[in-house]
Amino acid sequence: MNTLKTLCCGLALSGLCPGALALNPIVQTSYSPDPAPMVHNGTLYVYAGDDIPGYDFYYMTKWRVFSTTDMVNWTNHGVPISLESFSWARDRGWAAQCVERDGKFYWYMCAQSDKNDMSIGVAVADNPAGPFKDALGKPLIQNGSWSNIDPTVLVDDDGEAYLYWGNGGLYGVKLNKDMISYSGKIDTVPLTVETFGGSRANRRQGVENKDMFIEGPWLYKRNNKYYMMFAGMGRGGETLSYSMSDSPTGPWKYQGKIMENQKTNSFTNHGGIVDYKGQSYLFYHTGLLPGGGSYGRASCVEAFTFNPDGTIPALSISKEGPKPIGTLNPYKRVEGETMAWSEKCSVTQNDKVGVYVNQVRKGGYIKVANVAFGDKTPAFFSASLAAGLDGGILEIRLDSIKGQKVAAIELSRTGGWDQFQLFKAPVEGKVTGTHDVFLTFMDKNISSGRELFNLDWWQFN
Ligand code: FUB
Repeated sequence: MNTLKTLCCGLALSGLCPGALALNPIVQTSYSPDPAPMVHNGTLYVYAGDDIPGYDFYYMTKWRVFSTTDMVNWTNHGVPISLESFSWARDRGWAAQCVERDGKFYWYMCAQSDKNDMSIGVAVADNPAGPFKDALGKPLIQNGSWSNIDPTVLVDDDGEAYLYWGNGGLYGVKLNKDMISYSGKIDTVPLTVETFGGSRANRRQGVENKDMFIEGPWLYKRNNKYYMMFAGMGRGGETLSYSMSDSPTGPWKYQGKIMENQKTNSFTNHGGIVDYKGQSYLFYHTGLLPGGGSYGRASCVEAFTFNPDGTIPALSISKEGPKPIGTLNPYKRVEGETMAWSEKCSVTQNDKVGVYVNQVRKGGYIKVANVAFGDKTPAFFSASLAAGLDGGILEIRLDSIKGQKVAAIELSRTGGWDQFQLFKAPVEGKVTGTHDVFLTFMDKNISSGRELFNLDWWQFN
């Protein structure tokens, strides 16, 4: 990624956020389908795809990473890998999952390959947010089938690792310790009414299905029980359904639907389950960002509690999402791209600056939730900003876009859109306790519909 790239075409979000509560979808600056959560070193990461605004199919070319430590503020780590990184990939980069083993991060993805099929590849990195590179220079699974999509991987407590994937059929194989090769033959998992609620093949043969394994498997373990969540068949679109087993290789027993008949505005659903700081979370996607739909899907999350017998309750989509489980420290540098909600701005990246906020427009804002100021008012607010044109005003307000104004920075041209300079402003009034902070974007005297400035990071001192 050596040229400045715009990562989002400016989703028009006005009207989506009914107030301070909406936190789903978790990212508003781009689409983020097929969320795959992973916890590492106290941080929850989400690996997602990148539906392209205006496209009429799943022709994605990038994957993105987001992270949180409090379940409400999400840091955008940009695009650590794209289709271009895989020499064998030709088109449509689909669902992916990243897992850690022995300090390395393995990101299993799928794409249309040079053999005109769907193939599964694996990228590797030393850090959860990359940079990643193709670990093999060729697919890990390639056999001419269009069913080779949606890889999911579990490294079990005994060190054995299992890879499953599939659309229409469910396939599995044991990975070797190197995580980039496998042993033994690829298993085809039986899809019956008892194991997965049913299958397309069943339906063709006139067998009455309770459900149907379609795609999007997610392998998860809890209390020595193995769970295979998958996209099943609901009325008008995909459900999230699941089966359970006492072993990572089955036999599986169909359990039911976790999420069905929801108004997601998307035919597909795809998700992952993760435990983080003592709470279980279900990630899924909807087409509910304005302009979204079946080809414009965005990651969402709900907190849930397993039933006492280990089964999963039925869950509904929500705008509110989970409650915060931590606060944000404003006295440490906060990346501009750490957001609970945003409007009229985007996120981009380049080699010089890394990831930063761009396409800042008048009337927009970034909300950062649950910011803990403590009992002493800070003296200064500082921010790293750049403006290729005449700049604008960054106003900091508390608890709402029109709330108490605590600082303002007015900036002019800095010499370029990536010529960042440090700006400081005194803090006005009393700023103590815990608040939602709104970084609001205003133009100066001349009414400007253009981009105002770019934001790399901010901090109170
Ligand atoms: O995002 C492209 C495809 O749509 C995924 O691979 C499927 O699981 C479905 O979500």
